[in-house]
Amino acid sequence: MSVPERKQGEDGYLAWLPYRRQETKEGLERCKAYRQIVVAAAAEDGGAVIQSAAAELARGLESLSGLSAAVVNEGEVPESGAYIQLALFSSPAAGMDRLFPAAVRTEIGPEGFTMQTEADTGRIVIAAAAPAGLLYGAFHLLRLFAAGQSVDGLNIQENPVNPLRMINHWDNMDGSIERGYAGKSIFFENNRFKADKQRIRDYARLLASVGINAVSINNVNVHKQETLLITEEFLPDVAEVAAIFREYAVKLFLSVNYAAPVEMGELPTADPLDPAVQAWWQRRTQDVYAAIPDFGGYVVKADSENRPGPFTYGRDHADGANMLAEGLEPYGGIVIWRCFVYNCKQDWRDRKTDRARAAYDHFKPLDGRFKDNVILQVKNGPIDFQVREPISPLLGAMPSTHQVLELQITQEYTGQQRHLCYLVPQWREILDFDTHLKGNGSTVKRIASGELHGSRLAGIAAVSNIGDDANWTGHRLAQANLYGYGRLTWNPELTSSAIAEEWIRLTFGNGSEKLIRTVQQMLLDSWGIYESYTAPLGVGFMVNPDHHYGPNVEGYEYSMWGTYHFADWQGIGVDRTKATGTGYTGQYAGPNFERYESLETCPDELLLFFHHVPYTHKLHSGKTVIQHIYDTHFDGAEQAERLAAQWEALAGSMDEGLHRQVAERLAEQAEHAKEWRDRINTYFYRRCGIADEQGRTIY
Ligand code: GCV
Repeated sequence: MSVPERKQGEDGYLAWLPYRRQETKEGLERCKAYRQIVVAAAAEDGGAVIQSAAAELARGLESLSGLSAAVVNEGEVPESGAYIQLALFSSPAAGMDRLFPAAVRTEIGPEGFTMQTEADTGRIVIAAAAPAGLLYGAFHLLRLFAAGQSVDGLNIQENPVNPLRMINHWDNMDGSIERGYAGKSIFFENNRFKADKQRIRDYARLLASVGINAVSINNVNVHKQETLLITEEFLPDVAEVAAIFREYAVKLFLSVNYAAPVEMGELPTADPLDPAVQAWWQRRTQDVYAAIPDFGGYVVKADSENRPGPFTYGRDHADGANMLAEGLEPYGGIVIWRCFVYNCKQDWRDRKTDRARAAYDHFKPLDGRFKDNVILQVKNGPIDFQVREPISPLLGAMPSTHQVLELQITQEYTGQQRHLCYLVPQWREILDFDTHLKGNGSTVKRIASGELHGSRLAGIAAVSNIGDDANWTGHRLAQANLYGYGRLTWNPELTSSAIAEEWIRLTFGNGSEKLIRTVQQMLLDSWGIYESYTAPLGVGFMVNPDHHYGPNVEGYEYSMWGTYHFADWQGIGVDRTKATGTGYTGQYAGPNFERYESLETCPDELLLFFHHVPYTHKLHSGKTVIQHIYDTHFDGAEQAERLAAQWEALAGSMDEGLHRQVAERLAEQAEHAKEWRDRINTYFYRRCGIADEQGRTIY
C-alpha cells in the first residue's frame, strides 16, 4: 500500500523527525527495500523499549519511502531481500555469533549498540546488550536513511560517552516555565498535570532520538504546589508520565523542595540531622518508589536565591544531600544536588567579595563527604550561563565526589530564542577546556564522562528550551540546540559543524545544497555574532534585570552595591586576581591560574572577567578595549543584518510559512542588535569620552 505524500514537518512539530520523502531515486529505493523490521528478543527482555525501537523504524521508513512498512514476526522473515533485525545479544537470532563475536560484544556497554549489514543478504542487524541500545541504534540507522547515506557494508559500534544525559525542566504547575521562551509547559496547567499526554509522548521520542536518558519535569525553584508532586495526590500522574518516558528509555526525576516537611505542615523543622526529618523523607521516598519503581531520584536547589536548605539549621550541603540520598539508596535512586549556590544579597563593595567564588568556596571543602549516590551538578561557568564565561573551577576539583556538568539550552542570556544563537560551539569549547587538574589533557569532557576521576556517576544535564509552541522552541532554528545537546552529550567529539549539518538535513531534507550550506554557516556564526553586539570581553550581565532580555549596562538585578563590572570614567572589569583582586583566579589549577592571573596572558575574550583595566588598555588583538567595544558592536549589528539577508536568499527553497517565521525573528534580531550596539557604545562613550577612531556616529 502506498502512503500518500503529506506535509512533512512544515509547522516544526515533527522537529528533526519529519522523515521527508527521499529526494533521489537511489535514496528512495533504499528506503523501500528496508520496510520490514524483525524483532529477535523475548518480550520479557524490556518489551516496551524494543517495541518503540521497531515502531520508530517502521514509522520512519514508511515516511521516507512513501510505502507502508511493518514489524513482522521472526516466522515471517522474508526469504530473500533486505530487512532490518533488532536483536539482543542474548536472543537466538540467526548468525548472531558470526556477526557479533565475543570481542565485539564486550565493547558494547549497557546503552550502546552495534550494527552490521550482512554482505550476502543485505540484512541490517542492530544488536545490543539491552533494549535502550536497540532504540538508539534504530534512531542512528534512521538518521543514515534520512541523510540519504548508503547502508551497504555498515559496521558500526557506538557507546554513549556520558552515562547521564539529562534534561532539566524549569516548569511550574501553573503552566508557566521559568526562563521558557516557547510557550507554556507541556506537562502542567492550572496546577495539575495536563490531561492530554500525547505531546509528552512525542517529546519522549525526540529526546530518545538524540540519546537523552533522563528528565526532571519540574522547576528547581520548587513552589508550594510542586512540593506536592511527591504526595499521593500527584504520584499517579507522575507515574503515568514516567511510564511514557520509560517506553523511550528515559528515566524520570523530580525537583524537590528542601523544606517540604515544613511547607506541607507536617514537621516543625527540615533539619537533615533530625531523625524525624530523615524518617519523613524515607517514608515519602518509599511512596514514590511504590508508584514508580524505576524512579531516577531528586534534583535539589538549596540555599540559593532564597530557596531553603540545610544552612537554616547550621548544617552543610553534605549533611543535606546525604540525608536525601539515604532515603533513595535502597531503591538505587540518586540525589542531584546543584552547586549554583551563592548569596545574592552579598555586599561586594570591598572588591574582595565575589559571587564567582561561591560554588568552589562552598563545595570544594566538602570533597569526600558525599554519599555514593549523590552527584553534584555544576554550571559550566562560575556565574550564570553568560554568553562568555570562564569554566567553573569546581569542575573536576572534587576527585572523591561525583559531578555532572550543567548547561543551559534555553537561551536565557543568549537571545531568548528571538535571536539566533547556536550553542553547540560554546559547549564544544567548554567540553574541550583543559583544567590541568591531573596534568595536561584533564579536559572537562573527561570530567563530565566520569573518566578522569573514575566516577561511577557522571554526565551532563541541561536546562530545556521547549514549550507548547507548535514548533517546540519558538525560533525554529533553536531546535538545533536541543538536537545538538543530545548528540554532543552522546559523543562530545562530534564537531559543531557536523551536528549542524545533520540537523539541517534531517529537518529540511537533502534537496538543496545551497540551503544546507547557508543554514549551516548561519548557525556556526551565530554565537560569535551574538557575543559581539552584547556584553564585551567576558564581562557579562549587561541585560535588563529579572527577565534578562535586551541591553542594560547597569541592569544587574543585585546592583544595590554598585555596578556589577565597576565601569567608571577610567576603566572597566572585575579584578579577580590573587595579587590585587578577589582571589578567584586562585581557584584554578597551575597553568590556568597563571594564564588568567596575568594581564599579559589572559585571553582577550575573558579580559574583563578577570581584570579591571583602563579603556585605553591594549588587547592582544592590538586594539584598545574601548575601540574593541565600538568595533565589535558596529560589526555585530551588521552581521545580524547579514543573517537576515542570508535567510532571505533561501525564500522559495522551503515552505513559505516556515521561511516567514524565521525571517521575522531574524529581522527582529537585526533591529535589536542595533539597539544593543547603540546602548553599549553610547554608555561607554559617555563614560570615557574617547571617540571612535573611525568616526562613526555614536548616539
Ligand atoms: C531556576 C538563574 C536564573 C534563574 C534560575 C537560576 C538557577 O539565576 O535566572 O531563573 O532559577 O539561575 O539556575 O537556579
